[in-house]
Amino acid sequence: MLALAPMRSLPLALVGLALAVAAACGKPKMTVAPTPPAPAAAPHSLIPAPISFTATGAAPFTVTPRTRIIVNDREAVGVATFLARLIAAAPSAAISVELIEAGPLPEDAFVLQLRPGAAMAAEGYTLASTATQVVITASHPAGLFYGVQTLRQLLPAAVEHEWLRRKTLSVPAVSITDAPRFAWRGAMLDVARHFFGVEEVTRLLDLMALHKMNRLHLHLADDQGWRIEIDSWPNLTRHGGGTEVGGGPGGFYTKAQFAEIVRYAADRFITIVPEIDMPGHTNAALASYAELNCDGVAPPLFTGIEVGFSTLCAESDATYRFVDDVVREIGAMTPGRYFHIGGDEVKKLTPAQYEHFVKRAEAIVGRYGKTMIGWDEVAALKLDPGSIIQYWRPGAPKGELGQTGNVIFSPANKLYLDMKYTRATAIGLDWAGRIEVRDGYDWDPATMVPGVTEAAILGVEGPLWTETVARRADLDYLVFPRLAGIAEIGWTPQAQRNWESYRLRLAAQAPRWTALGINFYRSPQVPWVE
Ligand code: TNX
Repeated sequence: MLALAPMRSLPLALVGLALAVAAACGKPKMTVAPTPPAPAAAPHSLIPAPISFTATGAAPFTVTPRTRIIVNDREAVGVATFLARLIAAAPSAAISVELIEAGPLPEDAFVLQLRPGAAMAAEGYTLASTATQVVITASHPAGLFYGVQTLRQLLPAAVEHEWLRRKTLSVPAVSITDAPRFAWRGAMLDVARHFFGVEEVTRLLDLMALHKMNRLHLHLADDQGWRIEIDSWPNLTRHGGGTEVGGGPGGFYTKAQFAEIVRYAADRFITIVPEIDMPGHTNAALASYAELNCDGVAPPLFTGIEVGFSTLCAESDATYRFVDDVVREIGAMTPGRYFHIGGDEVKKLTPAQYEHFVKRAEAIVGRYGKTMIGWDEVAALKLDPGSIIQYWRPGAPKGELGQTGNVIFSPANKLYLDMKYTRATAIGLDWAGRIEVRDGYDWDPATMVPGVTEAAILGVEGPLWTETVARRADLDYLVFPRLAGIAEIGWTPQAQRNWESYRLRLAAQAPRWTALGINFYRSPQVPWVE
């Protein structure tokens, strides 16, 4: 049996010390103390924190040249192979994965067990390590995968880098039970304002997987560029993909490249959520096809960063032929059930025209078997029961945000990854405020919007808009460390997370993130371990 050991915020000794100091100074109560120095150790440095964690005190498990990986089910081989690649001494070295369906389990082994009937959340898992075995158990392969990500964070940072992997790898003796709070733990990358190719996207998918995130929303079209090949409207990429903010060369994904992204994501239990922002944010499409404009005149391409000036013609047949073709082709390329239609910041349509467009788009998305997602402007309309609303405007009129019971939380003042950290941050925007690491972490989606409670919240998503972001180093800097906080908000129950514990665990990520080559922001709020 697992002992439940909820995480504590401040070690008791430290709290005691602070109280003693306050008493000695004659203060009536504990007021704002300076940020305490880093306490010696947190019980673990896992992000997101698991539901329960017990260090058993037994001897650790050590990987040797004879260590094997055992699965009890063919369905677990994919996850086992991921683990094998992680712990092989070099990418070329093999570590065997063996199928043993019944009988005693060998020693000196990682064991991945699928128990399809087990009373466990679909993405939940248990992990138990001793000196002789590390056993991960789940009811679905996704749970095994998350168990492997926990194992990865229990292993030393050396495991992340091929030149370091030769060091001894050991796993502390622990017992963990875990499952996520929310089904939707997402990030969004705007590849329209600045284009990011397959290599950058797959790298982001890797880093998301490390934090048990499971949705990557790709913002595939905006005023500045169209980034996904559509066979029936080839000029979208041929012309509309040819530039970006600032006038750079832009780019787009061929269907084969997009398929590669989808496959790479699926191997990491991440669903790609495609967005074609409509009816506004469409200058790249309008520039590519004159018939999408009400006046029949194609505007020039756009490389600035203003918003709200473009719109598809809400009343023309061409518009809905276009929407139908785009939803059908992209829908066929994405196994996930979602299609994001954008719907934000439309300043050039009347409310009636806006409603007409969104309801027709919603019907088209439904006809292709997908679920519509829209930014929170769509909440002003009466939506179909299954549709999803993505909340982004803090303090805006909320409409009926909770009307379908499916809300993704991306409040710009907490989760927008393109906001600056401080006044001194060289890149990023600040229209929603500046978001230091603590601001982005220390809040609860379930108490933010009156009337929208836990049950109506699908989860959280951190969008990276890329008006000011053109290079990997800049992307890294805005995304890390804040993405880890978003992952924990999405995964860990509210009662089990707090800033004091989080900042220590975050501090401990530095060697791993450095081994992974991440250019993260060294926030002064975090006592980084170097
Ligand atoms: C608002 S968020 C936008 C984007 C911008 C972003 C910049 C949303 C639905 N619309 O078009 O890129 O702000 O922070």
